[in-house]
Amino acid sequence: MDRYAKKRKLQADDTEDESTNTSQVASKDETEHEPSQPDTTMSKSVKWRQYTSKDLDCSYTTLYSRSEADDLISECERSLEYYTGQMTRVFVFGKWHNIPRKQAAYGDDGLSYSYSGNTVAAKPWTPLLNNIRDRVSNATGFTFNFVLVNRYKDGRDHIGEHRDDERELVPRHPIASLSLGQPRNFVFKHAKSRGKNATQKIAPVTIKLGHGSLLMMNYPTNTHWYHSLPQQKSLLGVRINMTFRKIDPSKMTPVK
Ligand SMILES: O=C(O)CCC(=O)C(=O)O
Repeated sequence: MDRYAKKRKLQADDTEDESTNTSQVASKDETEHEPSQPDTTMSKSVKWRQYTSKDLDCSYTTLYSRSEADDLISECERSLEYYTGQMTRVFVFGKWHNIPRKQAAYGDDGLSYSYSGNTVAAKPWTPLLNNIRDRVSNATGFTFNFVLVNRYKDGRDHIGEHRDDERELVPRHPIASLSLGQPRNFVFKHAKSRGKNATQKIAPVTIKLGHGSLLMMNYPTNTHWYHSLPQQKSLLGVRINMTFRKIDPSKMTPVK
């Protein structure tokens, strides 16, 4: 039984049996720390590879065939519109920096997302992004109302270590990361094993994200692990990544 089906079964078992015994009470308490349950049914035909470590739970699959992924990246290059001006800068450690990649955000009406000193308003879903979002939802059983798009022109473009732990994200909902184009290494580092003040030795986890791949970052990965896409200067191809997220509109920071 796959992990999502197992969770649904646990939930069904919980609601079908009205009797209370100690083991059921314990399992209900545990569910407070469990990931979100899928919102819809998920495709049984998708084969997932699991990546686990202390507090890390990720699932990886190739969602699109090579030719489908080729068509998608061409269509993205034709149609996606990236931020310009102030939105291409972030405020980190007291200074503004140019973002070493291009970014765009699309989503449901009125949604916005804040990170590193910026609040970005979502543009309306395009037919292309809607199709991709539906495919991701069918494969995973989860629904998403927002996508952050990152475009890396080559292996010099990158994203530094961070956690997707912003307050407006629905707690425990997975983040679905779809990659197109140049395969790149995606590196996880546990918060307790980073830098000079590390208190534990936990090995980093590196996943090579291929063309047409989908990586699910399941709870509690983003609570404990930082992720980054480091530079790989010898790589010349364009890469586009989409992180599908679920935002709680009541927790959003107003756009200035
Ligand atoms: O490009 C990637 O794979 C990572 C993007 C990312 O870390 C993010 O959107 O938070």
